[in-house]
Formats: sequence, structure tokens, C-alpha cells
Amino acid sequence: MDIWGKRDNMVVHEREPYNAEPPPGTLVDQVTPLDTFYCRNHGPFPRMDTASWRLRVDGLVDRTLVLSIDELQRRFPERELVATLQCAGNRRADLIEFRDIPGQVPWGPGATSTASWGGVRLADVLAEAGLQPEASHIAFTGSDMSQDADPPQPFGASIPAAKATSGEVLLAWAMNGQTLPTAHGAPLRVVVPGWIGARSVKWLQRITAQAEPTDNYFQTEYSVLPPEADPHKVEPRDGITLGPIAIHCAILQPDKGAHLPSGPTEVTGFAFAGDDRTVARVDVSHDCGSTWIHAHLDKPENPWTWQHWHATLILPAGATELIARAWDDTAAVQPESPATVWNPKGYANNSWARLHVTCHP
Ligand code: MTE
Ligand code: MO
Repeated sequence: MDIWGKRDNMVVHEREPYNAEPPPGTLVDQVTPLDTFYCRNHGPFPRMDTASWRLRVDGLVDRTLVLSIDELQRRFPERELVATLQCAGNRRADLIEFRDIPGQVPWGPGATSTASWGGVRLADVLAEAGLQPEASHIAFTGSDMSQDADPPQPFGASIPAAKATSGEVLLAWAMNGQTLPTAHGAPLRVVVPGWIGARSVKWLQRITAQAEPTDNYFQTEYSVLPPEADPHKVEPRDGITLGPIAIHCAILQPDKGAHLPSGPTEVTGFAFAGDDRTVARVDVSHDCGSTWIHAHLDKPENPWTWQHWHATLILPAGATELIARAWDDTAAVQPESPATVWNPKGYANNSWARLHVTCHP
């Protein structure tokens, strides 16, 4: 284990700030162990003292609240929810192969994980504060300073009030039944199920009800710019600000580059549909999509979690590319290639999962 409690074989993209994902093929459990859960940071971990820490709830509310962890735990009903987090930069490496994306973390397919989060509903805390009618957006501010912004500013995000007051958004102090680890935002973080990970602000210090989305640097940083745009010249608001996650899947087994006997082969993976959508079907192919097998799909525990799947393919001898693509319950399907979705900052690559293997007769 490393100093942040992560297994030794994590793919560490950066040590400071710490950015790491589990190696391909690892995410086989419905709930990801803490030592395997990906970790995405824009600055060094802030020093947090739980005893003196307070959460401030302010802005367009009837009552400003200042709450300690104790008060949060005593005054609101405790909730537990299994939910998948996924970074908008997940699978950027495949976009980079198509066209370079300088200065961004080259995430593989492991910038996603699932935990059982424990805490209180954001909706309950906002109800206590009393949201005013003009409060259309709920902004979150963390405690970590990031040099990505010029001048440096704490990481922040906002979500529409409609999402914030839905029951699924949590203020979490526990992860898989343990105290929330420092690396994941202790003492308290937001968990916005079904939305890009960047909206789930860690080391939370302030919640502000406001009429507009936050002007925090990271709100518009996480947007899809037009392909021809120069990210240093355009305004971030020229992009599409990311919120709900698009339908996505990954192949877990066989291993990338595996040498296997030809014949029946078990192919496994997971699929994830963002927001309150669920995965409706996963198709798997070994012949460039001429024919597809429908995978057996696990039932979702709730709409906020990934769903694992498995299928048996009869693989011919020789080099083969395995392909998987998922559909959600609105019949949205993953796009075929990274070329379709390439964008200058390399977000939201949800193209078909592909994996090369070689079969001997
Ligand atoms: N919150 C703070 N305060 N600082 C950050 O750098 N990174 C965000 C989000 N919340 C971040 C943050 C991003 S981009 C992602 S994908 C998730 O946290 C990652 O959560 P994890 O590190 O617990 O996996
Ligand atoms: Mo992210």
C-alpha cells in the first residue's frame, strides 16, 4: 500500500497532485475496495481538522447554517447509497491516440469506481436552510487550492437546484462503511450520483444557493469544446458544460493482448448509464460489428451504479478485436470511435470499448 492507502499496482499518473487509477481488468466488484478506488485531484490535499471544521450553507436561503460534523450527524437522518463516480477524463488516452491533448492526465479506462456512500441528503440540509425561489443553482466550494486556475482558487462546482434537492445527492462522511479517507475528501464531500465526478466536491467547506451556475474555474473547465477550438484562446463557456454522464462500458476480461485458445471465451465487463438512466443492453462483437451477441446484464442495485455483464463468444484463431457497446433505457448508444467524440480537452470519451487478443488454434 502507498501513503494514501492505495494498492501498489495502481497506475499513478501524477504524485503531486495525486492522480491514480486501478490497472485494467481490476474493477470486477460491484463495490470497489477503498485501496482500489481511483483518485483525481487538482491540487495538494488540504489540511483538515475535523474538530474545528464547519460547513457553511449560505446564499439565497432563509437561514444561514454553520454545521459541525456532529451536528450534521445528529440533526439529519443518515442515508447510505451505492453510487458510481466517473471522471469526465476517463479514457482520455484513447482520444490522445487519435490526436494529441497536451497538458491533461492521460487516463485509461480506470478513472471510475463505485462506493457505498454514507452521510445525509443534501436535500434535507437545504430544506433546513430554506431555499428561496430564485435559488436555481447550488454551488459547492472545497478547501484545496489548485494552481490550474490563474490566480489559484479552491476547487468548486455547481449543480441545478432540481438535482440538488433530489434525494440521491449526498453529503458523505463515510465510504464503504469506513470514515471517508483524506484522499476522498474528509471530513465531508458531495456525491452527485450519475454526474461527472468533478461535481462531487471533496473537502467541502461551503454550499451556496444562487441564481446562476458558479463562476468557479472548474465548472467551465469541465466542458466539451468544439474540435477546432484552441483551448488557450476560446472562452470555456464556448463549450458544453458537462453534467450527466453518457452511456459507457468497459471490457474487464480477457486481458488486453491476451493469448488464448480459440473457441468459447468468456468476455466480462461493466456498463454505466448516467443520471437516472439504466443500462438496457450490452452488445459484444469479435467481427468488427458485423454480428453482435447480447451480454447477460446484472440488474442495477439502483440507477446510480454500474452494471456488470458477461457473454460467451466463439473466437476464431488469429488476431481478434473484441468490441463492446452499451445502450441505455432512452436507446442512446455509445459512438463507434474516439474520432467521433474527440475534443480539445479530452472529456467524455464514451466510444465503444475495444480490446485486442490473439487466439491459437
Ligand atoms: N474536489 C476537490 N475539492 N478537489 C478536486 O480536485 N476532483 C474532482 C472531484 N472532486 C476534485 C474534487 C474530480 S475531477 C473527480 S473525477 C472526483 O472528485 C474524484 O473523486 P475521487 O478522488 O474520490 O475518486
Ligand atoms: Mo474528474
